[in-house]
Amino acid sequence: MERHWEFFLAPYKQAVEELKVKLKGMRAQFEMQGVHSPIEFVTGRVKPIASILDKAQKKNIPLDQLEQQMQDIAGLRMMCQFVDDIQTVVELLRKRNDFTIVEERDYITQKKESGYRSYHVVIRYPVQMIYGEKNILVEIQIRTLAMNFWATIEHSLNYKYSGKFPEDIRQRLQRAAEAAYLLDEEMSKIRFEIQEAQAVFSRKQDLKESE
Ligand code: 0O2
Repeated sequence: MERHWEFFLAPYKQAVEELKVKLKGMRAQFEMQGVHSPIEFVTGRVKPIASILDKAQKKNIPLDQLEQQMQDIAGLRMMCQFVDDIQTVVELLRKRNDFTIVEERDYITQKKESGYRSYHVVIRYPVQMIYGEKNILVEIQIRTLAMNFWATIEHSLNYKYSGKFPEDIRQRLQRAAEAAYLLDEEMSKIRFEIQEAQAVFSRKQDLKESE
């Protein structure tokens, strides 16, 4: 990797690593209390250089403006079991004082044309570098497991077809988005039943481990 990119991406890498620990820590705290965690799992990545360059070109972002204008060079994803958990997670993020929220985008009540659903929170995160503090933008995407499944598949197909889907694939993706939405609705309706079963299961696991 060119020295210049290595320096530029260093605070983003640091931020992703720190935030993975912090956001996973939120889940661990729910588990410790033996209550339902609104967070199922957390992932994070730094955008590959090729994708940064691609996006900069597509969105007409000058390379010396990446820091200010590209919000997802550092990205975290928080997956939830139920749609209602998403708002709980967003409220937990709003209460934190280790970063500030600069923007929220709700693609759940206003899904994208493609069928994409997720809640995006853009934060300004201070990273402690050896030369001082650096504030960078980080995008946190919060979505259900069903939303994540759809987005992951659509993302790979998008890559394969460079965004120009054949008509039958486009229609199937639309139907799959609808199916993912219905799956979330059905799961929400039996949410308490599911949580009760999960609580019993986790108590049994605890007992087994203490034997
Ligand atoms: P990656 O890293 O490959 O996921 P834009 O990219 O112009 O739509 P903008 O301003 O960057 O919009 O913000 P937006 O839409 O809030 O966030 C962009 C990111 O959201 C994307 O990153 C995806 O991760 C996700 N996303 C948005 N729309 C879709 C969609 O239709 N399908 C899927 N699968 N994901 C989507 P990138 O840049 O695509 O990169």
